[in-house]
Formats: sequence, structure tokens, C-alpha cells
Amino acid sequence: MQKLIDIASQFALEGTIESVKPIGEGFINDTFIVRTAGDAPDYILQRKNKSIFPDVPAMMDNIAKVTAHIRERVEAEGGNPLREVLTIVPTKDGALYFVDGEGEYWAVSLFIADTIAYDRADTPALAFKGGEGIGKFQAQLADFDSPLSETIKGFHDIRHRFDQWDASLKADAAGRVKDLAEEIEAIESRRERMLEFKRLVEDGVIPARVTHNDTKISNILFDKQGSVLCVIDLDTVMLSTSLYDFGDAIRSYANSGDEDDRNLDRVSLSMPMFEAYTDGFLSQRAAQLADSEINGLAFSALYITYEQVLRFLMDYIDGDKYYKIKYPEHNLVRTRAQLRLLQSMEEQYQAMCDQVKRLVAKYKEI
Ligand code: GN1
Ligand code: MG
Repeated sequence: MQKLIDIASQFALEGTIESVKPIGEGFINDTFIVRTAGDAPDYILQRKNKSIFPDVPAMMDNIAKVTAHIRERVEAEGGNPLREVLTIVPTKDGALYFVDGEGEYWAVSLFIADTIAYDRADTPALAFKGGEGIGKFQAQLADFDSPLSETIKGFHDIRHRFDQWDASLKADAAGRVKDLAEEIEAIESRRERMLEFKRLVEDGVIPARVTHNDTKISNILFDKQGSVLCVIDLDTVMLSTSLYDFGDAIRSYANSGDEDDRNLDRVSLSMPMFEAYTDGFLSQRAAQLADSEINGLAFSALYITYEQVLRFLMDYIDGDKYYKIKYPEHNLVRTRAQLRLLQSMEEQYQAMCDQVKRLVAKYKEI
């Protein structure tokens, strides 16, 4: 802990540090809570994963720009900027990050007290609020127009993911490919359909927008009344499409099981949760979205879930280099659970499309 206290002390914190302890379940960065004495605020300290984010300074620059923009919006609407947007705390030298003696990158933000983070949505009311929150987040960034760095190349670009995938299969670094015929076939049999969707993005039919790109429910802080207070984990905010945020959120809010459920019978797309999230999202965005976006909403959930199957399986094939795992076959368990979710979405795809249509009509009439 002394080492962590020393690192936290590099930042312009108020108060005296009492403790630094791990918090959260992120798959990529290491996250700690810095508790301070008395009335001084507490802080979140993160070791940013530099093997996944090749340019941490550029990423921190993105986050600083985006949070400054949202802060203006929150202030203009009379909200509380210390609670409704992430506040980046610089080092004592005024830098957005600190590099320790081992070359590791650290960043600090204000800890927002009295919030609730969820791993799953248990009620449609919560899913509605989640959709509303991401809708508002996208609305706050709608007029953000300064350039942002691409923090992870081709993050939701399935064409780029196929290049990585083909290379992984060929390398077979962990010697696991021979046991994965069924899962690999699940990826290959859907390849063309996914590229077809991606072409709509590449051709500009689906517009580019500044979005979050990692909207799973655990990346949102809710207040005690059940509304979205603050969207966190801004590492992947970049120019992308609104549909990826929608699809990624459905992947977590509308899964009746866990992302890594071993019991596949628990995993399915819950239509009531899908409907509630979509309702909340469209309540904020229906008027602004292009028809091509509306038409792609339901499929975006299949696209992002498919991408997640591919990414988990690829990491398993690579020998577990990307995601943190809790046991040796964790990435394979995640792959199978996400594949089951994808199959359930495919079975209910028509119903998903019908729901979107119904809800769009509800908000476009107003
Ligand atoms: C990672 O960092 P975290 O745990 O919020 C990943 C997402 C995946 C998610 C799967 C930068 O998110 O893309 O969807 O795990 N983030 C990155 O749960 O790769
Ligand atoms: Mg995250």
C-alpha cells in the first residue's frame, strides 16, 4: 500500500491520504479508491493498461476534453458538475497522468460518493433509466467537434477484428484451436452478415458520432433514486457510432444471465429489458437519430454481442493476453455465454425490430 500511497501523493489531492484499496471489477485497468481523512473528498486512482492503450497521454487528453465539454452542459442545465461528470485530478505538476519508475501510467479522478453501480439490470425501470442516461450522454456530446485520438485502433470495427482473428487462428499461440471447431464455426458462419452491417458505417450511411463505446451497465453510476448520475470509464470515448453504444448496453442490460454464466440455460435476451432500455434511449434520442440509425438499432445488439464472442474467443486462442481472467477457461466460458446470448437475439430479432418501430412511433408522434 505504501507504493500506492506514494503514487497517489503525486496528484493534487485535498486532505491527507488514509488508505488506498482495490475497487471495482474492470477487465483492463487496475482501479483503487483513495480514502482521505476528515471532510476532504476521496479519489479514484487507476493504473491504465498501457499494453492495451498504446498512447495513454492521448487517451487522457481525450478524457479531459470530453469531460470539460460535458461539464459545460451540466452547468448550463443547473446540474452538479462534481457529481454528474467525471472530474480528472491532475498531478501536482499539472499533468493529466503520472508515470512511475516502472513506466506505468496512473490517473486520478474524484470519487463520487453515494452512488450505486450495478452488474446487471434486475428491473425494466433500471434498464429504462440506463437507456435514458446513455441517450443523455450522447446528446451532451452531440455538438462536440474537436478531434479525438483513436485510443484503441479499430475498436468496434469488425473488419479490423477479422484481421486480428485470422492472425490469431493462424498463430494458434496456446495450441487451443483444435478443440474449438464449434465456436470457430459460429464466428465464420456469421462473418459476411457482420461485414454487411459494417459497410453501412464505412459508406457513411450510418453517421459517425462521438460516443462512449463501452456502455455495459457497470460503467454507469446511478443515484439512489435510480437515475443515471454519471457515465464513467471514458477510456474509449471516440468517434464511432451511436449504435455501438446501444448494442453494447443491450448486451448487458438485457441478458437474463451473467456475461460469463456457466449455466447457459440462464442466458437469453430478455424482451422486457430490451424494450425498457430502448424506450429510455429513444426518449432522449429518437428525434435526433437518422433513419439509418433507427433501422440499425436492433441489429447493433447482435453485432456487438458477436464482436464480444469473437474477442473473448480470440483472447482464449491467444492464451489470455487481453482480458483479466479469474480461472484458466474463463475466456471460453465467456465466449459460450455470449454466443448463447447472440443466438437468443437471433431467435427474437423480428420481435426486437418490431419493438423499436413501436417505440420510435411513440416518440416521433410527440
Ligand atoms: C472491457 O474495461 P471494462 O471492463 O469496462 C472492454 C470492453 C468489453 C468488456 C467486456 C477497453 O471493459 O470492450 O466489452 O470488457 N474494454 C476494453 O465486459 O477492451
Ligand atoms: Mg470499463
